[in-house]
Amino acid sequence: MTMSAAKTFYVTTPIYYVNDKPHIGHAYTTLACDVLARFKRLDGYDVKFLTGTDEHGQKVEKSAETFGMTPQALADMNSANFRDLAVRMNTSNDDFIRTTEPRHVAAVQALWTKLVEAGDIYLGHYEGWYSVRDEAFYGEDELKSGPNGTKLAPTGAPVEWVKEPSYFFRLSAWQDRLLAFYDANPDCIAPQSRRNEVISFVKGGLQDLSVSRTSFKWGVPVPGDDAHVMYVWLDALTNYITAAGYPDLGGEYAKYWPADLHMVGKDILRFHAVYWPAFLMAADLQPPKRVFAHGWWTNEGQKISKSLGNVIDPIQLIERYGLDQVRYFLLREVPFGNDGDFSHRAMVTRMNSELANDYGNLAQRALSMIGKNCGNTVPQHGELSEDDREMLDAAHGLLAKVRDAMDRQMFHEALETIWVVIRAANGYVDRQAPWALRKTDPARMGTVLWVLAETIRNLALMTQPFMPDASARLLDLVAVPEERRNFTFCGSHHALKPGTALPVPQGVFPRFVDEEGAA
Ligand code: ME8
Repeated sequence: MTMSAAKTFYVTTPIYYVNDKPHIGHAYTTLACDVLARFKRLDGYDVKFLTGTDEHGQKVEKSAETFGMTPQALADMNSANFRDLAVRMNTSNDDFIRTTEPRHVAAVQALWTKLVEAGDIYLGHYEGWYSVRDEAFYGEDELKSGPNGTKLAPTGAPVEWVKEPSYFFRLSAWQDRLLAFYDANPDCIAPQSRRNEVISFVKGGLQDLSVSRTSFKWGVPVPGDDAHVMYVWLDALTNYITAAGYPDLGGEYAKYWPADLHMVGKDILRFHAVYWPAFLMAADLQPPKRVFAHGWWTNEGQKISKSLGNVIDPIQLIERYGLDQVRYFLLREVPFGNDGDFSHRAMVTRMNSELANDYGNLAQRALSMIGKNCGNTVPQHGELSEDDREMLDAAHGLLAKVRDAMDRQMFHEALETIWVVIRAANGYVDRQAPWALRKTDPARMGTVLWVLAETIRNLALMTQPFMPDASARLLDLVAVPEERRNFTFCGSHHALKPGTALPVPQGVFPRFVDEEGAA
């Protein structure tokens, strides 16, 4: 028998600016990627999951000045904060890239040289609007008016007039090839509404892009012209190939590139879906297979901003509600792709009704009955009734449905699919009333409890990517060994063996009780 090479899956988060500390938005994007990476690993893929920090540019340089630090010191400090957050969130990234690393500087300079050789970079003069906060150039027609006759970027960020020598990337020459690329790859930008926005932007005509700056120093020097540092977005986007070993086109690059998915917020879709594929195609490299732009979080209905003082610290959330609870909430609360609002009330409702009541109680009821009545072993089962079979079919059929939702990054749908089965299992317990069977028909009670334990096994396998710790505890409670927790063990062929010893059951999803004692 020959082994075929494992299917690969390369997923990336944006690399985050180190001008400030991480907040809930950063945690959200990284979490979504983590859940996908975990899902794909359990589903048999060889996964590469990349996150990291974007450390160059004027925004970081200015921020460092305000803090009275060197840009490198600020980058070191905040990059470490992002790295710590990834650890606190139980993120399973395989690499963490920093754009100040030598491997990255070498990769960006190699890409630049390729673009020059291809004739896609030329020296000129930039004169126009720039927003340091967005690290983006804007046309006059895109600006809106701010207070006291000032001009603002469409994002509301301040803009300044920039006039300096600059290298340009011939983006205008790529319009037709980009449109042809979108056309040939219907899934390359998601959701559909965002895809339409990108296509109409490109159809509106593209201007050449300024890709170097001379008015500050904190960046990767342009090869052969030290007066220029590269535009931070050309620098930053390249991280995705740096981490795959570029400019070496063998090894990891050959294995993982093009990336299967760049996950980004809607604010930075244009950079990923227009500039990045154009840079790559110009360098004769393949564009990413898919870019997904998710929505924006607000806090209790308000835009999250430093000036409003309502920035949500993900570490505080985890400390208050629990890690797996926060992981669950963020991906369940909002249809992925839409904007969402964080509120204490919504968080507590999901935590208590869906985790503690639906999932937690199901496990607690079934496992404590097994503990008491079956001597802490997986019960024997007799012939299965139609209700039993329906219950098991629903549990065993989960993988195919959840996989389909995950392949579209519809996390909320994947969770709802799992919860349909959890609710069905609670209905099954109520109907079968195993506590009553204990006296009248103990054999039948054993069958019902076995069906429930087997259902819980399958549910816990499926919730692993979302809630790794809680799911591991559930799998411990039904005595599933470590090596039988990947998705090849979903389904009836690997059902729980009667007679297997089980540990003493314990609650896995506590209820949230307010400081005042109200739940
Ligand atoms: O843009 N809701 O970095 P950044 C949801 N360095 N997601 C949010 C969010 C919110 N309120 N706020 C931020 C950059 N995000 C560049 C990226 S990639 C080559 C370079 C998330 O630190 C969302 O993913 O400003 C958004 O795209 C990203 O953080 C922006 O992070």
